[in-house]
This record gives sequence, structure tokens and C-alpha cells, in this order.
Amino acid sequence: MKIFYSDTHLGHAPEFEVFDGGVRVPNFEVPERATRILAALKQTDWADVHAPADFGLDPIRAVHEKGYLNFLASAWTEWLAARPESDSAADKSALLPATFPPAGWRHRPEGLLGRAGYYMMDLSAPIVAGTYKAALASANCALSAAEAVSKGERAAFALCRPPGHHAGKANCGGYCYLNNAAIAANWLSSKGRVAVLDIDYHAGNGTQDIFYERADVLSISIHADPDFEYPHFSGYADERGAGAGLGFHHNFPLPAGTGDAAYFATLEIALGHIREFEPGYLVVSAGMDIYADDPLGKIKVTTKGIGEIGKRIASPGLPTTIIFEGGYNNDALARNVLALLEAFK
Ligand code: OKP
Ligand code: ZN
Repeated sequence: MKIFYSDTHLGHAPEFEVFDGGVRVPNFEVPERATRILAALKQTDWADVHAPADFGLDPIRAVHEKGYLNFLASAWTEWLAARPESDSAADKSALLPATFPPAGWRHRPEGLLGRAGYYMMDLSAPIVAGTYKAALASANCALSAAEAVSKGERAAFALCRPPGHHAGKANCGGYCYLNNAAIAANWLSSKGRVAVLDIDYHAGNGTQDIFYERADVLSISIHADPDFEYPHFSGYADERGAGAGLGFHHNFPLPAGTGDAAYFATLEIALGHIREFEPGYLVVSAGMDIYADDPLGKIKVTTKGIGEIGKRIASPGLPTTIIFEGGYNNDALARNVLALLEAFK
């Protein structure tokens, strides 16, 4: 199986994030997540690791708003110039705003901190020196995997870091800056109908935002109920798409504690929608944080369960682009990713 990976992610290593209650903690989304999976893949006799091609900005501009992309591109150098030197309490290691617009306040300020609040949905996507380059390389891994699949590969895996599914048309958040899966799915959509299946523990609000009004891309997310879990404001079952896209988005919120059997039952309903849609391509947002021992998750799927999820997702036989998203138990990550990928070898 073709695997796409770039070392460029190493330049994106924010030291901290801010948790609920204002608790500042070491960032969970660390470079080791990807390097440990890469090492394990290299030990197999089937993983064929490639550097991504450079697809340029056009396929990214097709998904994200121009003003948002300009902000991502220049935010770090602007922060170097604008960060408050006189304020000894200010952490200068990352750009993270503390003020966000309530719904309806849609004036976009010119100042950097105003733009940061405008384009960030939370306190878990700090921008550091290497963030933009890492996000571009991550999107190129997704596009390269999509291209391999469009050329006849049964499946390809994009070992993306940073992840992407919380990034909407004009927002970063939740460790995500560019929506790798949406960029790949949109690129594939010129070649056929595309279904996106998001199995990350957290609702794929960014992917939902990007495809919400489209009927040519079916998007489905299975995740922890946002009524108790991040991202809180998106991912409810009554959100089914809008306009031409009405009926082409599905959310499956799950209760805390969901185990293998209940997860498979929900997955079968999602796969039923996908079969009925008759897509030419499938894109999977493959988060591993549904794993029972994930430090950020409350769903209880086992490694064996993740293997079974792989088999069931593989069963319609669709050309499949698999995009790495979340998963924070670094000791279990590689074994869980391999369990999923085994079904597509
Ligand atoms: C990214 B991905 C809530 C803190 C929220 C952000 C989680 C981002 C998850 N206790 N932290 O979907 O794995
Ligand atoms: Zn997640």
C-alpha cells in the first residue's frame, strides 16, 4: 500500500494548548504521533512510503477561504513583529488569541489578534513558526494519496500531521489548520462522486462545514455526542445538510462508553448510506481516538474492533483514500493504525 509522509510536520510542535477550565497543558498533538506510526509501517512488508508531491495552492483554495489562507500564511511572521515585548507575562512561543466573536459579530478586524480570534474556533490550535508549512505538507500527503487512488490503487494512506477535520472553510481549531480529507475529497470530486466517512472520536465539524451544501459529496461522521464532547456546537443528528446538499450529510453521535458491538451497528447504518449513494471514491478520516485507552476519548473500541471497522469499511470495495486524523495514546497508535490498514492491503 502506498503511504504518503513528509518530515515537514516536525517544524510544527506547539508546546502547549489550553484545556477546559483554562488549564494550560502540554500539547497532545505531538510529532511522535506520526514518527511512531511511520516506524511501525516501515517494519511491515507491505507499506510503500513516499514523499508527497506538491499540488500547489489551487486545490487548497478550492476548499478554504482566501482571507483565512492569507492569515495562516502570514500569522507567524506578523506575531513575531506584533507580540507584546513589554508584557513579560505574554508567552511568545505561539500565537493564540484570547478573544473570540460571539455569533453575529462578523466584523473582521485588520489587527493580528482580531484576525486570530476571527479565524480560530478554540484554544487548541496555536500557530508556531512551522505551522503553515506543516499544514501544507499534510494537505499534500492527502492529495498524493487521493491521486494514487485515482490512478488505480485500491487504497492509499496519508500519514497526515497536523490533522484536518476540525478546519472549516475559514477556521482552524482542535489541532487542525487545513482540512486534509476535504481537500482530497474535493480534488477527487472532479473525477466521480465522493463519500467521506469520518471515524475520529470527535465530530468532523470542518468537513461538515465544507460540504454541507453539496450533493456531489456525501459526508458522514460517527463521533462522541457533542452535547458532552468537543466540538460542542456541531455534529448533532438533526444536521443533515442544506440547500442542494440537504440529505447529503449525516451525523451519528454516540454516548460515552460505546463499545465494539454498538459501534459496529452504527457503522453499518453509515455504510448503508454510502452504498445507496454509489460513490466512485471513499475518503476516510481515520482518527484512532475511539480507542478504549485514548487519553482524550470516552469511547471504548478495542484494537481488534478497529481491525473489524477496517474490514467493514473495506467491504463495499470502493477505491479508498485513508487520512490520518486524531489518536493520542502514542503507545497504541501504530498498532491501531496497522489494524485498520490491514483490511485494505
Ligand atoms: C482533535 B481531533 C476538551 C479540550 C479540547 C481539542 C481536541 C481536539 C481533537 N476537553 N481539545 O479530532 O482528534
Ligand atoms: Zn479526534
